[in-house]
Formats: sequence, C-alpha cells, structure tokens
Amino acid sequence: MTGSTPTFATVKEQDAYYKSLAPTFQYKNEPVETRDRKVLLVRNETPFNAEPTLPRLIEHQVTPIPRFFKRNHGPIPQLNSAEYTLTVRVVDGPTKVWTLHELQTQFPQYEVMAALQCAGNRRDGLNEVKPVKGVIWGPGTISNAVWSGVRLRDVLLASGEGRFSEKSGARYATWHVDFQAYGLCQEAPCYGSSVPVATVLDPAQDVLLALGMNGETLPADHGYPCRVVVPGVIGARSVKWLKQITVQPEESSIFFQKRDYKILPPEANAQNLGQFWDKLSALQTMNVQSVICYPTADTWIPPGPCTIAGYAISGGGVRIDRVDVSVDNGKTWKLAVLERLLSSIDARANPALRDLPTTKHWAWTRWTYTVKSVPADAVLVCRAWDANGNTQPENPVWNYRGVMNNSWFRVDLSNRPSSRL
Ligand SMILES: Nc1nc2c(c(=O)[nH]1)N[C@H]1C(S)=C(S)[C@@H](COP(=O)(O)O)O[C@H]1N2
Ligand SMILES: [Mo]
Repeated sequence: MTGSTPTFATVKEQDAYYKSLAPTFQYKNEPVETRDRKVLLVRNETPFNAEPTLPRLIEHQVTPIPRFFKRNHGPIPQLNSAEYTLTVRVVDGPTKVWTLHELQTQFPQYEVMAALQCAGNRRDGLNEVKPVKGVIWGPGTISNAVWSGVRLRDVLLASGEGRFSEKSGARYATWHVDFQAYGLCQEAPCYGSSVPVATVLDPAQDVLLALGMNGETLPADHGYPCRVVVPGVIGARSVKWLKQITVQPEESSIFFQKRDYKILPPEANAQNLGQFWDKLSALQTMNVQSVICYPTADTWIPPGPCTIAGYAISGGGVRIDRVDVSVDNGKTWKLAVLERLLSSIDARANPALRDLPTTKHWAWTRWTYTVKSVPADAVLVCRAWDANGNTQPENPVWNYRGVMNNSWFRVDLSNRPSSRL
C-alpha cells in the first residue's frame, strides 16, 4: 500500500470509502492451479472464497492444496521472491528488514501439522436462525496442512536485540504482535491482525512464519512467499502475504481485530453494533467443534452397513478425547473411533506429526462410526469433547457476525428418497 491511511468521522463513512474502492480491484492474476473447482463450493469469485464439499474434505488427513479452503478479503497479490522483504519493528526499539533468503537460511526450519479454521465456519447454521452478516459458509471452512518454515519466536529474538530474552522480556508480557499484509483488501487499507507477544514467544505454541505447505512452496492462494500460522487460533490471525510485523503495547487497530471477529450479544444489529466493539474481546482460540462429513443430507445411502465420518478439533491445541454419534437425533449416543496418528508411518518419520496426550493437538482428528444400517428416519448428530471437558452446545446461539458456531452437528436423513429412482 502507498500513501497514508485515511481517517473517518464515522464507521459508515469508512465502510462507504472502502466499498467505493473495491470495484476497481484487479482480479486478473488469480491462480487457477490451486483451485479444484470440481471439489470447491465457490461462495464468491472476487474475492475468491471457497470451501470443499464435505465428503471430499474428509478423504485426506492432510488436505491437498487444491481443495484446501480459501478465504480472501481482496485480490491475491503478485509477490516476487527475489524482492520480498519482511519488516520487523519494535515500537521502542530496532527495525530489521529480512529477505526471503535470510528467512530460509538463518533460522532453524520447523514442520507443524495444523488445521486452519475460519471463525465463520458453519455460519450457515446461524443464518438459518436469523440472517447474519458475512460470507454464508458451510461446515467446510477448515482444512489441515503440514506447514513448514521458521518459528516467529526465533525471528523476533533475532530482531529485538535482546529485548525478548528471558531477562528483559517481562516488559513485553502484555504487548501484542501486529501483522500487516501486502495487497489490497475490501474493508481496510490492508489485511491485518494481531496476537499476544506471549503466544509468539512460547515455543510450545508453534507460531510459524510458513514458507511451505504440504512439502511444496507456499502457494499464492495461501500466502506466498510467507504467511503467519497461529495454530489453535481462528484463521483470521494467520495473515497471508506478510509484509510487516510490529511489536507494540496495544492490539492491532485494524477492523479485523477491533470490530470484526467478535461474538456480539443477541441485541446487536446493523444500527447499534458500534457500542459493543470496545467491550468485547477479539477472538483468538477456537472452540471445540465437530462435523459429520459423510453422509450428507443429499447422499444416496445404499442398504447395509454405513460408515459415518467426520472431523473434530478443539482450540489451543487441546486434544479431542471423545466424539459421540447419535442416529436418533440425540436420544442415544455411541462412541466414534478416533484416528490417532501415533502408529502411522508419517508420525514415525516426523515427530511433528505425533499424536501424544502431552503434545499440542493442532491437527484435526478424523473419526468414523459404522452402523449396521441407517434407519429410514435417521437424524445423525455428533458432538465432541476435549481434554478440558468442553463440549458443544445442543443448539446454535445466534450472533450478528455468525462466528464460532459449534452447536451439535445434525444431518436429517428422515426425508430422503428411499431408493435412487
Ligand atoms: N493477507 C490476508 N491474510 C488472511 C486473509 C486475507 O484475506 N488476507 N484471510 C484470513 C482469514 S479470515 C482466514 S480464515 C485465513 C484463510 O486462510 P486460507 O485462505 O489459506 O485457507 O487467512 C487469513 N489471512
Ligand atoms: Mo476467516
């Protein structure tokens, strides 16, 4: 972005300004090869917003890039690896500019398997209760990848000239790490967000500057050449096409931190929502979630045994302990079989992929439950429990922005045609 950030007297004025800019955005250079249109349900072409269909989403433990969900607030910027720089600034200290080559060669490289989930995942369920504001996402706005790159912690330590060491770090304990992206954005001058310094400096949180995804160079759609990945936290904080990091006393002042991505109370509406923004926290850690991906309501189910399949995940790296499945709309429940990664070849080859109770559980947990036959009037339900004893609410609780919907996931099969004809 060039020029200074304009200021506005009212929220309405700001909205109108950015709306007036958006139609002039160029979408000429959108990538095609990382978008499998046979699998993706496109919610928006410009900006490109798409999620995979549920049965295809659950086919792989590590989601292939062409079917990984894509959430964009503007055009995909064209960045050149030779010219790319990342600026790291501490407001009361030094500014350091890193080239991509330096990030690739001057820091230890890590691999972390982590799911990204949009806070708007399952917004459609809240929109059914009462209309909400936002892209009406289904339950596929989540995907699981193996991210590679460097720890943001290491880059901060190297940029801070001793400021973040254990001895002098206390001063920064309540500070924030602000991220700004390259490229244009619909709602603000650029995309951005922040997370607490404490999250970034804790080596157990695995906050990465990702340069790679699933063994490949990070694709343009997902932030080439460098993005933040904050595991266990809403996707909005994992800023793509990262341009600048600022270590500062306050949270990011950007729309996406101060206004969007908050759970507004039931009385909030388009006219009065401004009064709630400063009273409510910017969402960070995800809640506990589970979804049935197969069968869907429109699947033809052959007679005989049927394997119900889905995903479950909690926030903050907390392990999924249990998934309950019901075929009678929650009257009775059975335990699903959870996919544990411990014995897989991947996990043995790569410790980052190990699924131990003592490690952080950034990845999703796929699960299955096989029934002898699906009753004609079946209503399938699932609910997950995490290691902290948290579970999902029975019914959706509406909020204006339609975020964090994690109510019991239901698939009503009672009205399905009894045969293919
Ligand atoms: N620069 C930038 N970063 C961004 C976004 C964006 O629009 N621009 N969208 C955010 C949101 S809301 C989500 S959910 C994730 C989606 O990441 P993905 O497109 O790689 O799936 O990226 C986040 N990072
Ligand atoms: Mo998101």
